[in-house]
Amino acid sequence: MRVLLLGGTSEASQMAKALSQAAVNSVFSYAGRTNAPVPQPLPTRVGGFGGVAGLAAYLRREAITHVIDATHPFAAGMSRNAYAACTQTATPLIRLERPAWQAQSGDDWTFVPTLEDTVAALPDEPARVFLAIGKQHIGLFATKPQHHYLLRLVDVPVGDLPLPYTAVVIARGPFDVAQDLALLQDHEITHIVAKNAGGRGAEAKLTAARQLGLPVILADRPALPGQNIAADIGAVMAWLGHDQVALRGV
Ligand code: 3Y8
Ligand code: NAP
Repeated sequence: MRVLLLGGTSEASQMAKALSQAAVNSVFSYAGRTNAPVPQPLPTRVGGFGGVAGLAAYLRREAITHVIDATHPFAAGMSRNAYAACTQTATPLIRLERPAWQAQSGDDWTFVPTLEDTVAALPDEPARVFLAIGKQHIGLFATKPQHHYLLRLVDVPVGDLPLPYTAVVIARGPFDVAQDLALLQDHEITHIVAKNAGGRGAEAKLTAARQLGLPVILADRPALPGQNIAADIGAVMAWLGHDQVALRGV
């Protein structure tokens, strides 16, 4: 057995620990999006594979027998490529996916189909918006320059930002409620824009918004191929035939 773990999320880091504990022959993969990703307890490769063909060639060259897609629900490109390359090479694939966030009674949440639709969901009169979507899609909001945008980024941005009124916070989650409460209050935030990423690593801002009664605009996650989906590490370990480790809990 030789496992390729497509990582980049909290769940992937937990998955890496379980594979390492079970001494499963594995390699961890980062896209190389951030300058200094968190180290993993597995041999790690960083960077794209070169599309579907590149990934298929990698699977063959490295004699990968199983692929775990533990990337993010919005990492649609990687997930779609993994599905295509694993189909082409008949490599078993499982996606480790956390459930979407659900609104609770009293929440002022607006769900929109895509990240692009979150822009239209913002008001026209100037607001103070916590844009908790990272760096790659900030440009979408250039059509509503009237707002003050609070950006939380993993790395210091290089070059100009595409928005005139911004405040930038550099932080790599996971985040906690006290931190996010203070952030929302210090920046007098009136609206939050986020992806429905699910998971605990990014949930604090929603809990903080709930406590402050702030409106949240959430983009639904893109549709992904593949039906073999696990909701937790134990299910993936069982799929690999390593149930005994799963019972120990990780
Ligand atoms: C490079 C690896 C771990 C993984 C931690 C999770 C939790 C903290 C919350 C907010 C939302 C956002 C963003 C976010 C979170 C975890 C997880 C998660 C959201 C790192 C990481 C990599 C990335 C890539 C980065 C994206 C960006 C998205 C910031 C490491 C820290 C907004 C997603 O600068 C960039 O280009 C950043 C790009 C993709 C989304 C975007 O479009 O900008 N994640 N995030 C991975 C790689 O190279 O393969 O640097 O250590 C991982 C984590 N980020 O091991 O504990 O599991 O979700 N990541 C979102 O949810 O909307 C922040 O600020 O509230
Ligand atoms: P994406 O748009 O789905 O993928 C774009 C390309 O990046 C892929 O085609 C692939 O390049 C490369 N890539 C993505 N993930 C990779 C991985 N784990 N290992 C090797 N190559 C990878 O990806 P993204 O949304 O930018 O996400 C990039 C990374 O950040 C992923 O690890 C993801 O788990 C993590 N992340 C993303 C988000 C988010 O909001 N999107 C949130 C938290 C963490 P090639 O085509 O060249 O192979």
